[in-house]
Amino acid sequence: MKTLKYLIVLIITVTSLSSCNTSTSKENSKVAYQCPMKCEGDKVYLEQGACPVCKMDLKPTSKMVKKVLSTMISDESIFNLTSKWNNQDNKEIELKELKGKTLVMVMIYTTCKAACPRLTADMRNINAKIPNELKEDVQFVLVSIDPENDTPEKLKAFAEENFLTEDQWTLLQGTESGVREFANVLAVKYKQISPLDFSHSNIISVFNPGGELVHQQEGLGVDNKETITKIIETIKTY
Ligand SMILES: [Cu+2]
Repeated sequence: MKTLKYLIVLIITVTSLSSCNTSTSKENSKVAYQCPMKCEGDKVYLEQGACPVCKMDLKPTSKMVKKVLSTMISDESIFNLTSKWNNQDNKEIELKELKGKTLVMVMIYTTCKAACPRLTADMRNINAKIPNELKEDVQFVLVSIDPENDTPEKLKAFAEENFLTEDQWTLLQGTESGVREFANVLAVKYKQISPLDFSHSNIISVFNPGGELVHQQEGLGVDNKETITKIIETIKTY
């Protein structure tokens, strides 16, 4: 009798333990971890552990599914490009550091008197139409087609003159070859016609958080309704 009772208790314990295990492993499969100090920006880990930089314990992140999806890079992703860039704060970055947000990108140069001021205004107008609660999921990136002249200092001044000083704006100076390679991906054509003058395409491109091109709008001051819809749709599906 005593043995039977012991056996029943044992069975109950084993069953409850194993069901408990299943629920934790299910939980784990959905959670991603991030360094609380963001040593590596928005980088996420699928396993619990310590940050390789500051050694602090990684913390579960609420944006897990979104971020986990965005850690995978397809062959079509611009995050495969290994070119180096400087942003307006003179920090060296690679494009893959922009991973995890929907990207709205345009190629401009700061001494342009004609098209680029209007393209920049188009970017601002798009930003203004993104609902506030989604703003932190979008990054607006202006890539200079004149890396020789557009230094980080010039880009910073351009950002200030054009009200692009909030965190969602990134301005990039690349190398001649990095810029040309990037333009080819966007199908943007540009040609230097005099020392401070370029002819260029007017294209605003939208990339999903995995760096894949999902939409382009061409022209100046065009109706941006479709672009906004595509940006919001991209944020929500990721
Ligand atoms: Cu221009």
